Amino acid sequence: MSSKDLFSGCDYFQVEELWTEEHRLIRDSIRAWVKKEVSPIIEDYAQNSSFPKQLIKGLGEIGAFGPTIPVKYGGQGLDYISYGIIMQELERGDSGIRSTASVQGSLVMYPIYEYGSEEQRNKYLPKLASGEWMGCFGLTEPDHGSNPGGMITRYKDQGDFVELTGAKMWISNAPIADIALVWAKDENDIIRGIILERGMEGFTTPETHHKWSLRASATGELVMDHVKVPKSNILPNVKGLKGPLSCLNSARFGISWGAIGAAMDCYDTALRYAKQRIQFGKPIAGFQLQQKKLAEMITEITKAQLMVWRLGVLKNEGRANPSQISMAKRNSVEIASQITREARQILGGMGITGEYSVMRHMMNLESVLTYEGTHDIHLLITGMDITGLDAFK
Ligand code: TGC
Ligand code: FAD
Repeated sequence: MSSKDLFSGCDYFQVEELWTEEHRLIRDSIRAWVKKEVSPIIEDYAQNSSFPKQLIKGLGEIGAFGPTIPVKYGGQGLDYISYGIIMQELERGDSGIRSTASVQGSLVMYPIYEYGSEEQRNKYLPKLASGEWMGCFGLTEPDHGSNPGGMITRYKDQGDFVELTGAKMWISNAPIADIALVWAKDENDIIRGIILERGMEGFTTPETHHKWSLRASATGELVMDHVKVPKSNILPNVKGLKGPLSCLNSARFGISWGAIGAAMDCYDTALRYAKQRIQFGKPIAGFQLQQKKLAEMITEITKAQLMVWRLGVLKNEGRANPSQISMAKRNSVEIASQITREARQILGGMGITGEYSVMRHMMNLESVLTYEGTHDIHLLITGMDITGLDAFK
């Protein structure tokens, strides 16, 4: 449905010169894949509220699933800037496609690699990297979203196995997942990660319908009714809330790059449209009000590009702290959301149609503002970091 994908880049300060040659090659290859495989079909899938499952194999082939995981386990052993670039290019296509890859890589593969046994790594990681298996991450519950530490999903030790009961909601990839990494409390209130496999008795993944956002992403619930799980499916090397929260650091880092991709696509679309659209005898790009919008968009994109590049350098050096990641996630999503709204206005009535990607990005970003920690929560993380005072409770 949407117009041809004419995007050719957006780098006002030559920030990409700070990247390596390998980074630029990754950008080119993912961009080409998105133009060929995502852009031509994504609007129809979003309009029909359906996940394009046929893209999974290709996402595996281009290395979008767990690119930082070592080659030995099916990953590519790439650095974090490469990971960010992949997320940027995927989200330039659609936030839902980036979400699919974020969850698989940062929220399922990362914890299995970081906290799993060697047996768990060998069993799951290569299949997740290729896309043969899909995974999802169950932290949020109906009554515990921003406050995951309050979760009530529990498991009981039953000798050879544990018995898991509870419910998770708003889970990306749940309806299509072969495995689910579920965070649950034991009898002593200690949070542990447990790998569930589709087909286990008492485990179901009902789909969430009627979303106006991330319509091309599959979202669902995880319902666990006395599911018997072998003890060997518990991640042995992490205990406590820091387990799931450390996975979020990686996913939030990816979103800080990804949201800029959506912003770049909207800026590029609006700029091209404004130069072509004639009103009052001249292109609307020649009116000061439209130039203000466009100039502010490229300024914000440039500031965000510099922030996430620096964050990537710190992350590669093992020096990026969670508060810096929160600031970058919050900033990128905020500027991207504003840019989608300004771009939509520049396109006038055409902006509300599926002929252009802008309104789809705008609706998608409403979810991105909320998931992986809401806009408010990330502000409070910055507030706590700079003042030393916790304003959450
Ligand atoms: P608090 O007492 O502060 O911390 C508990 C323990 O965790 C440690 N910690 C972290 N560790 C690693 N990375 C982080 N970012 C961490 N933040 C905290 C902390 O040091 C402590 O460790 P220890 O050893 O002392 O026990 O926890 P709190 O209960 O006060 O909560 C803090 C708060 C609100 C910041 C946190 O819970 C939070 O981030 N809430 C937001 C929840 C959230 O982001 N949920 C995301 C669900 S997943 C998702 O949305 C996927 S969308 C996927 C997609 O489609 O892309
Ligand atoms: P609440 O926590 O109820 O927050 C409601 C409002 O209150 C927000 O504005 C919030 O900022 C504010 N608020 C809350 N606490 C405070 C406070 N202390 N101070 C000030 N304001 C506060 N979760 C997963 O585990 N896995 C997934 O794969 C996943 N995918 C998702 C996909 C989509 C499309 C969506 C929409 C969500 C997804 N989530 C997932 C859940 C997401 O992480 C939560 O929605 C998010 O953490 C917020 O929780 P909540 O919706 O319960 O909102």
